[in-house]
Amino acid sequence: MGVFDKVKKLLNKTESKQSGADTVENIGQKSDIDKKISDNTSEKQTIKSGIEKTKSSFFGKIARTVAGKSKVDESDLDEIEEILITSDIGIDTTLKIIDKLEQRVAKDKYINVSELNNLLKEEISFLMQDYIQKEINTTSPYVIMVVGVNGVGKTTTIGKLANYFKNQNKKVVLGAADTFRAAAVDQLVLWSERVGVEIIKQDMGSDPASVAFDTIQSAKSNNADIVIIDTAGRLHNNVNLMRELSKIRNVMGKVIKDAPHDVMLVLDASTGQNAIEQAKQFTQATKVDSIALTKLDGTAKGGVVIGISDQFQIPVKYIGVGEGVDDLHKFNKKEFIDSLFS
Ligand SMILES: Nc1nc2c(ncn2[C@@H]2O[C@H](COP(=O)(O)OP(=O)(O)O)[C@@H](O)[C@H]2O)c(=O)[nH]1
Ligand SMILES: [Mg+2]
Repeated sequence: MGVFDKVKKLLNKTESKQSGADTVENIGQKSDIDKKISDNTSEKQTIKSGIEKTKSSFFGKIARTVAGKSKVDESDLDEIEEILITSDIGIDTTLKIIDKLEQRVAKDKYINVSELNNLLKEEISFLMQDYIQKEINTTSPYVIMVVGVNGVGKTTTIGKLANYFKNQNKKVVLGAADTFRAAAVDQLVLWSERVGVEIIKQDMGSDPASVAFDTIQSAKSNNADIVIIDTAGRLHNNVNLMRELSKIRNVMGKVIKDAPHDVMLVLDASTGQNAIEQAKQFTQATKVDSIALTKLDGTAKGGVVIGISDQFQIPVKYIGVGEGVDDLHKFNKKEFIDSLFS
């Protein structure tokens, strides 16, 4: 099969799997979240169980492909390629990985199963961005602006982040700049009460940039450490999106010169290739400094983390593995890859 046919085949396969999930709007279910706050699972185990579905789909299939074999040859690579694609790693990234495997098999004729695993592990690690932690204490307040389409988990992630920083004795202020619906503001208010942090809001329908401005100003005069601004995700096109986001950003910059320090794009892992598409749109519309990838718990599409890190060269900083306040983890590349292969 020629390269063109191969890519076409892969594209067809991926397109048929795309799904839209831009329209879910939800107020966090209090009882459920409260229940999960009291869960005492260890962090590492949570990450492991959070990506369990991806692990069993992705590496389970690879393991089955090579089961009982002592050598992996050219014909196995086609099957591995298909598995990588169906794990939502994305076509470009899969082709890079397969290319490396082919080079190796061409050189050595055969590789054994553990060499295959090591090679996959190395290559995935090479393709993923390492996140270099910015020192949050250097700028006070440190401003995080959270962007992404509706339903991906922005507000929930903000609640979890607020809790995370609060537990580090940071003074956190939230800004309810998703002013499209009353429910959006209410949802953030609920989180602020749950976590016990301050929130700045205005009426529904008010100017998001004005809310952002008020929030930053209040945070500055109250010596807050961290500001997290929620935004709406329902702009119809890139031009509107760009205009809206740059307006909010500019207004922040008027109060604190470098703000926002972190424009965080939230993506829902369970939408697979759609998440990659959203990353494309948002990186065209605004500067994006980091990615939070949510809902890894419910999906076998966790391979999307690998594709996103490779294709956008933007670090995945946090992963969401559930709806509870503790279900957010700093993303650690090594831990992620180790969990997949262990
Ligand atoms: N299973 C799971 N659900 C999540 C996660 N993050 C958010 N959600 C749920 O996704 C839905 C939409 O979240 P929300 O924060 O309102 O999204 P927003 O529209 O981007 O602000 C809610 O029901 C959340 O509880 C996660 O990591 N795992
Ligand atoms: Mg929201």
